[in-house]
Amino acid sequence: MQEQIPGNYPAPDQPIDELALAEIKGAILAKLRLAIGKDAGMATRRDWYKAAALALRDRIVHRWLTAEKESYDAGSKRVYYLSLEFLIGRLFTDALNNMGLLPVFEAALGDLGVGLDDLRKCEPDAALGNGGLGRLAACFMESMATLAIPAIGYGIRYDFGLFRQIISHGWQQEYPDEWLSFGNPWEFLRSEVVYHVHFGGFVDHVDDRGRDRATWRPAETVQAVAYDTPIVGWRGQHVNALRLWSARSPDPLRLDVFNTGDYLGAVAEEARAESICKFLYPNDESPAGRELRLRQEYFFVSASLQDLVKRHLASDGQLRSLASKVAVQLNDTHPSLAVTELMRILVDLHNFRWDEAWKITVATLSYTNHTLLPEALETWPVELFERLLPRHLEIIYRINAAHLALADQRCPGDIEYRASVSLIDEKSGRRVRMGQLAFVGSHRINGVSAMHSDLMKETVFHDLNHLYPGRITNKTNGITFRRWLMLANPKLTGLLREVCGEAVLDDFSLFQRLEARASDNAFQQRFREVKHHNKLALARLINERLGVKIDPSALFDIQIKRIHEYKRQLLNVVETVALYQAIKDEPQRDWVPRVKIFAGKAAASYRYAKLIIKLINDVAEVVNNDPDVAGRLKVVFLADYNVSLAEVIIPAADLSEQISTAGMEASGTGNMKLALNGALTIGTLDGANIEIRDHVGAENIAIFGMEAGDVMVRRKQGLDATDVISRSPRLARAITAIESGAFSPDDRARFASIGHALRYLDHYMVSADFDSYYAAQRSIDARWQVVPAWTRASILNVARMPWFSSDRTIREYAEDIWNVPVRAAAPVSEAGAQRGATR
Ligand code: 26V
Repeated sequence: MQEQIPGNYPAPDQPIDELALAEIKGAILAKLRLAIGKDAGMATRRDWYKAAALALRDRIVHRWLTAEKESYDAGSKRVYYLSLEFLIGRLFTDALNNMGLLPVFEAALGDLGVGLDDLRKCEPDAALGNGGLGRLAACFMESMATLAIPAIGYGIRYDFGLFRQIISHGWQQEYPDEWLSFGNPWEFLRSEVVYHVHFGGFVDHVDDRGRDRATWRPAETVQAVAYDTPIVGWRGQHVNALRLWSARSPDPLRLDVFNTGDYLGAVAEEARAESICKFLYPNDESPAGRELRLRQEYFFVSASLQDLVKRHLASDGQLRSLASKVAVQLNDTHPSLAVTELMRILVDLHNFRWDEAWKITVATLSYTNHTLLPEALETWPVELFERLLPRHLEIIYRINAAHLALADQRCPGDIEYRASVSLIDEKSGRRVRMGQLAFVGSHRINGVSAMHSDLMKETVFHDLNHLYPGRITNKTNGITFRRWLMLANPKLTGLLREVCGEAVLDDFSLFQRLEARASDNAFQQRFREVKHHNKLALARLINERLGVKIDPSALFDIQIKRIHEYKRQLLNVVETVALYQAIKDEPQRDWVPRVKIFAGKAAASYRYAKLIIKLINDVAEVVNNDPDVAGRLKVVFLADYNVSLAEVIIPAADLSEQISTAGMEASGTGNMKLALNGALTIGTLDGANIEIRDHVGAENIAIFGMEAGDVMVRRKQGLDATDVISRSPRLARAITAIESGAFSPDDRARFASIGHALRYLDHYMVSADFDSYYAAQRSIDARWQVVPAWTRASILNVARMPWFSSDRTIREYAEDIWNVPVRAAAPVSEAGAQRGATR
């Protein structure tokens, strides 16, 4: 029986229990004295934050240990989510919210003279990820805990997360993200959980009565030490661990060397070992040929598999049953080495026959693909593999031999087929293909939106799908509503509770009840008031950070995501320039006031993306200081986009820009967060936008541009956009202004390369899609002016988003991939799912 938690997420008017209040106050004060070593009088805000976090952590730990014991006693199957990225952001209010302790902590802290919101801001935003893939892992961890699936997330405890972005004179600059410098109250260092991870050396082979026995004689050893962070599910009934590995040397100080006076030499090994967990690589920094990254991948895969094998052996005493008790999900190709490492553990260390080991491996592992971009599919030089992981390379060769034999059987004599499925790319100087390795070693391979999964079958994995039919499946991404609605948008949550009933917090299908109120004047008014409140908060933040005053009644047009050519921030800027010119031409017209808000980081080495950031800022400088457009158009670039900033921007959005070149965005999850908070989407038929359209209805979203098939055709025809531009005077004029220095008077040639690309190398179809995008934006203007119709569409976007809850996604993984039971809960709207299926 699950314990019922009284007062969990109490109604706003419910009084706070005096006993609980006194208890929490006492607990915080005790932590302040005993764990921080300070009195209330001398405590800084950060001290208070830590004391409160520790008091909360105590309450979580009890649940955690209970959940752990229950799943251990029940012999439950466990999910292991292997990911090099977890973009968890701040945990304090997230955990408070899920524990149902937000009101009582807020009151307790208030009585102690500190504001919860001030404390919340003391917590660094844990940015152990680049973007969508990492944030998805964080949402999944929360949903797995909510659905009471026993799970552990495995990753690396990077000393430095994704870089801190500063905008200086319009240019991006990168600084280290020192998220651990004031300690981390959430984690538990498990000093006793240490594994050895080996690198280099050579392999010995002996013949053991006709069976080849391999022994790896590594040259180097690094230790992996575990740090556990509890992840609390909704209503605090289940807690899982995020286990992050830190690297250290088994021999931290060479005393003999130190005593010779060579102080640097004495710690050289330690520095080399620690470099493994020093920092998170920007995933879209190419080429990925850095040895350290491969070392990171093997380091965390090896430690994680050793850990889960040890746990399984402790409960089952043998490994034959592994696949029935363990499901390992590979988040992209970064943990693909799990295929070879599990084979090595089974065959070399536990004497399994190859064929049996292979069956266990494939039945245990599954792999999620997150991008089709060829440049993003990881490969490693064979030579590097041989040097770093010689035994793993042998295993890859052996897997490949059987795999190619199957390919020859299926398509005898077809050399191209063979080459396309091979784990080794022979064309580009012999490289190991991690995508192919993960595919061959997994029983399920999933894409992250319906379209992406279809494209996987048609493109990168076409031949592998033919060889292993039935393995590819779709699991459309989702987002956790606890963070992206309840926490980020408490006012909208309040309205939902009122209209849909308290049960809406547990059963998102009740969002449906909003539909009946979508055209109700009084309700619309209240819905708009909530949005206005959120927009005021964002306007305040923009004014504080940039000194730019924006009108909260203007249309807030938002594009927040990594800066990448395929995501087409450039299309948005070119349209901004065209709109600016149009307003200047006819200043007397009734223009819809707009604020264009951008945020996002460019990979440090991605010069073109950094130039786009500079262009946004240069355009902002001109537009924001031009009295001719005052009150009609503002452009804002918010620096250092992260989860916490997203939590402020998203609830304030009116319009969500999801404008990637069709066929290139695997899913997108920002699109879901923005729609859930009532923003209308302007977007292409790409990734999950398609499913969003299916759910919200084509009349409640603005779709424009080429479709994926059109893009492929046009690319074959050539990338020259001269024709398109000659037919669009508006586009021609905007490009001319950009390339001739109208926004960069200090360096008129600064954006010449952008002009050139728009004209002659339109790979991302910015010019080709421009007219269609411009027209869609003007149709948005027209809709915005009919307030009741806009509000209705906005309400319907919220009402029809339940299907995009990551709880739904995780249920699908649990049923179709992991074969684990999930806690029974109210099903997500059947009506919504139906709508998606039939349109
Ligand atoms: C990697 C690279 C590497 C080389 C240069 C270009 C490039 C571009 C993008 C990437 C991203 C790789 C993985 C990733 O983060 N994918 C994102 O995963 C999200 C969660 O499934 C999904 O919503 C996004 O659409 C997808 O881009």
